[in-house]
Amino acid sequence: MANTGYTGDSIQVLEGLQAVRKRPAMYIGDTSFRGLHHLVYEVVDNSIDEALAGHCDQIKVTIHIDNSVSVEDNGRGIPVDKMRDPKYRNKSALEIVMTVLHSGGKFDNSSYKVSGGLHGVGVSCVNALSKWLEVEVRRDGLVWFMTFERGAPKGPIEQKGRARGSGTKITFLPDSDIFEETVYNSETLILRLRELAFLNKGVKIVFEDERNDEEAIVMQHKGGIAEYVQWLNRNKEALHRKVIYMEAERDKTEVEVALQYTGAYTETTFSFANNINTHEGGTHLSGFRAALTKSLNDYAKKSGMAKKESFSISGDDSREGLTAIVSVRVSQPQFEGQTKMKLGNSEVQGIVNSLVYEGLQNFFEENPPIAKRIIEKSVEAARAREAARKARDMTRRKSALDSIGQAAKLADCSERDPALCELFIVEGDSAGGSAKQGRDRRFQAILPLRGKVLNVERAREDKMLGNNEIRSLIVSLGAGFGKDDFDTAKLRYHKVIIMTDADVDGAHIRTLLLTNFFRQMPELIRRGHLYIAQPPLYQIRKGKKSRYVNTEAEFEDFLFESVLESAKAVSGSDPAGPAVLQKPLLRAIRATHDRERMISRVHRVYGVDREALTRCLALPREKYVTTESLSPTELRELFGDGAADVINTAEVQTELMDGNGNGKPKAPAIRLKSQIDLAFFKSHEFSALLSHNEPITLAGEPPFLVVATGEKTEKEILFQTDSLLALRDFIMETGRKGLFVQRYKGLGEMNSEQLAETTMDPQKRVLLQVMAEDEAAADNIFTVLMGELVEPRKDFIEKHAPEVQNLDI
Ligand code: 0RA
Repeated sequence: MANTGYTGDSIQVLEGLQAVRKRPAMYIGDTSFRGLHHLVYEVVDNSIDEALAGHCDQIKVTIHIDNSVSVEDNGRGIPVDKMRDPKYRNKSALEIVMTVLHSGGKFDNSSYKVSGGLHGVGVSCVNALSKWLEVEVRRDGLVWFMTFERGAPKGPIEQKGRARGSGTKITFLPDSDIFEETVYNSETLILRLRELAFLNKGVKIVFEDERNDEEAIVMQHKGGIAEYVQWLNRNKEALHRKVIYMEAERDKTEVEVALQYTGAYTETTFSFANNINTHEGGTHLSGFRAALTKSLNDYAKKSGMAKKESFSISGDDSREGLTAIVSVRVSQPQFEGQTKMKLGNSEVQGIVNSLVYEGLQNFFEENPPIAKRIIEKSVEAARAREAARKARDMTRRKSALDSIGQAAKLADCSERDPALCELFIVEGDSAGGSAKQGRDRRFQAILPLRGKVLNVERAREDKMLGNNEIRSLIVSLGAGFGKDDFDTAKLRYHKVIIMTDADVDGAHIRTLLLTNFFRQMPELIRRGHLYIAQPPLYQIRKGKKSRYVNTEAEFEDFLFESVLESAKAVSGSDPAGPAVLQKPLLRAIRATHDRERMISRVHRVYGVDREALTRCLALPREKYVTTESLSPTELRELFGDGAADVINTAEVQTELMDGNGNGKPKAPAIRLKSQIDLAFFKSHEFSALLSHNEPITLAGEPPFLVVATGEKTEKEILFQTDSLLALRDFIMETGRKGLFVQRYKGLGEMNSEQLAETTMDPQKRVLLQVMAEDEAAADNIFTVLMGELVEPRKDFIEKHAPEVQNLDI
């Protein structure tokens, strides 16, 4: 479109965005999965700011079929008027917001901008990192559009049509030149959106994923973080029915706290500053904790529950079974710590402390029975902790003296730099034996576990430390134990790898270990030190060829290779022609697969069949951009006489109305076989298909031949087709002949060499890194699967049983 002269004008501004494109990681953290999702959060944060300022109560996030994303809100709309500052050369405010770094907040003085934390780099960054981005603004009864490509305006801002209400809709496609990963994960987005819906009570957040047929999800919580706590505790036994909730503001710091005690032994507290999850805590969290401990002790004394002078509840005791959310809003947040997820503002500590103390004292005065129950629980915790201290001292002494006793179990490595060391936790002595033989002694240590690991979800600390398996685990890792005492600086291995059998027992032991790590050493997981080994599930053999495989794709590769050993695929009709290489062939076949899926989706959603689609894709770009303004005659020219199927009803009707002048349509001159809604041309699906419209040529042009290469059968044509998909089917079918598949269940079924080769050798193995991206969900899963209550577990099993595919008991 009218690109001329426009981009030239914007060169200065675009230098800023070029910097973002050059070093994207500096602005959004990384360019993989996280960074990709970060783009959405960034745009949503702007809408949330608009909601916090009181101008917006609805936000809709949509993933489109091509992995572009729309974020739409009903706020005031980004201003579109011309800037007066000569620096901005008479450009619209919208253009400045989208193209100048950190300009978003400058137009407005609302006090709680999210900016300054991990987020808050501005929508201009998202623009810079998008292949294209479109903004639609509704304001003062008008609709405005502006489109960008890799940050640069594609044309001037345009006013098109009238609108009711106001708001902003930003749609963008992350640039695949920048991002290694370009496929959005809906669960990841929902997780953050749900968190935002809890943290910003009343705001309605709607999420829709157009890549599947599921309905939109509506997230709205009038009860805010009190509802959040209730939701977190949904599978736990609450000690008191009502969530304790308080909200107050002091010195421009807003504090919101919700808490509820349960019968569990663990603490689940999440803290937030300006909607950002402060995983490392900070001043707000320490203020809260101090106030909680003091409140309990003071109330115990005042009420006469504390009989002895020496009575005192420690911080840890006061938090056993606690579920809490602490959320603050600060106008100038300072984020510190290794991952910038720790709130540093010192003034916040005192504010939270005194507000929470006051709130809790009031609550206890009004609800003495609840106060009593909580204090009793804390006292019980204190008793158990004293017993644990004794057990822990013994473990310490033992670890200092008894290195020989440990060595009997732990086969340590010779390397001393923890960054290079790996610890394999292996189930059973026999697998432990193979692992010891197969390992690389320089940097791989093996810890075989004998019996079942203790379920820490149902045991207090004293019992845990009395458990042999857990003790040797703690001693081997060398970094201590307990949520707050674990010190990653002392960790002896930076890769801790759980290696269990691929059967039910193995899964159980893995779960017990994961429970233990998540509850007692969450830092190990947060810092990415925990892994799960992936022993192969199958060995496939054909003739002399054999391979270990885990995925469909690996299986497919094997079949292709095995077929292409005695045959070749040729593009063209000459059997003596050069072979198409396997890799490009596979790539082409997979691309064809993907495109087929997209085409059938377009058929389903827009009713556009393959033939019509091909015509649409073949249109010159100017034509479909302006389709709306084409006359019926022009449309007919484009799509042929019989192809009225492309004509939108609106256009057809214009023609018909013109026909007899009295406003009543006469009999249709063109029979509409089917219609393509003009919206299709503007859809992201169409755009996606266009951007993948290049013929898939890597594997050569059809026809394809499969030609034998054996001595006797040389050049015999085995198969001939014009379609890549048919070629795929033929190769798969042929490959399956004479195939032998063996399923592995136990590590013990492999000898030490096989184990090393498939599962331990860093060059060949596949490790899964354990991440608890959603700590709330992880907390719930461990509660349900490993906790006291039976009913939630039963429900879980009944709900998920149908998903189980391979069950070996
Ligand atoms: C600058 C100024 C104003 C609003 C916005 C930006 C704004 C930005 C975004 C981004 C997504 N949704 C948004 N909604 C609003 C204030 C405009 C005024 O004073 O009317």
